Formats: sequence, structure tokens, C-alpha cells
Amino acid sequence: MSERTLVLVKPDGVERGLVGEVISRIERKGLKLAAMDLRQVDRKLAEQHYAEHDGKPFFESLLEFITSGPVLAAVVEGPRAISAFRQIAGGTDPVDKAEAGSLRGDYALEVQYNLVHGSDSPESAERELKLWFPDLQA
Ligand code: RTP
Ligand code: MG
Repeated sequence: MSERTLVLVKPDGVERGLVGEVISRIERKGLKLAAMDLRQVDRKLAEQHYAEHDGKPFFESLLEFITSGPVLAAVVEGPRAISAFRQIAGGTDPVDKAEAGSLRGDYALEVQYNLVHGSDSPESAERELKLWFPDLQA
């Protein structure tokens, strides 16, 4: 059964020219792009997207970072797309958690500048897809 996940290439990844690398790995894994959009994230969308982290010490700098430059937002679909993309991304901390061979393991050093986002569960995916792509057909 196919599922959908929200993938973001964060401002660091766009700035460093790694959009193609991210898309390439998604496609090579066998996942499909259902929608894609380069956009500037405003404070409101950033707060809604990262609502679960409200109150944490890194929340404010996370909002500043995600609104600091264009973000590539994509809807990615395929069998087990949510877990499959989390595997491609690697763990949140790019050195201690992300394995070599993952995007974060290969291209990132600091936890805030960890290149990509992927929804972490079916519930998160549903919420985030509504937020970022409200007009997307089911
Ligand atoms: P994401 O939501 O961006 O896909 O990342 P994730 O699930 O792997 O990690 P999550 O726990 O949801 O954290 C969201 C983002 O917040 C930043 N962060 N900074 N300074 C810190 O300790 C810290 N911890 C998390 C990262 O950019 C992380 O991706
Ligand atoms: Mg997360």
C-alpha cells in the first residue's frame, strides 16, 4: 500500500545546492514525487510545522533558521514512504545518529543544519501535508 510523506530540503540544503542530490536519492530508492514547490516559509507556517517543539530551548533558533531562505517542499509517495525517507535522511544528529550513506550522515555536521525534514509518522504526515499542500488531491 502506498503512503505519502512531506519532505523538505531546508534552507541549508537549498543554499548549498543539494536539492538535486536529495531528489536523486528519493528517485533511486524507488519513491515518486507527487508535488514539489520552492517557497519562502513565513513565521506562521514555521510555528505550525514545528508546533511539537514549542517551548524547547532550540525552538526560536529553529524558526529563524527555517525562515532564513527558500525551502524545497515535496510530497513523496510509495510503499512505506514515511520510513523509507527517514532512512534516506538519517538520524536527527548528523554525526552521532545519522549513518554514513544517509543524506545527513554524508552532508551535515550540526543538528540544526541537518539538511532535510521528513514526516515521522502517518499522523505527522497527514497533518503536515494538509499544512503545506492543502489543495493536493487525496
Ligand atoms: P525534522 O522534524 O526536521 O525532520 O527532524 P527530526 O524529526 O529528525 O528531528 P526533530 O526532533 O523533529 O527536531 C526538529 C529539528 O529541530 C532541530 N533541532 N535542533 N539544537 C538542538 O538540540 C536541536 N534538536 C533538534 C533540527 O533541525 C531538527 O531537525
Ligand atoms: Mg521531526
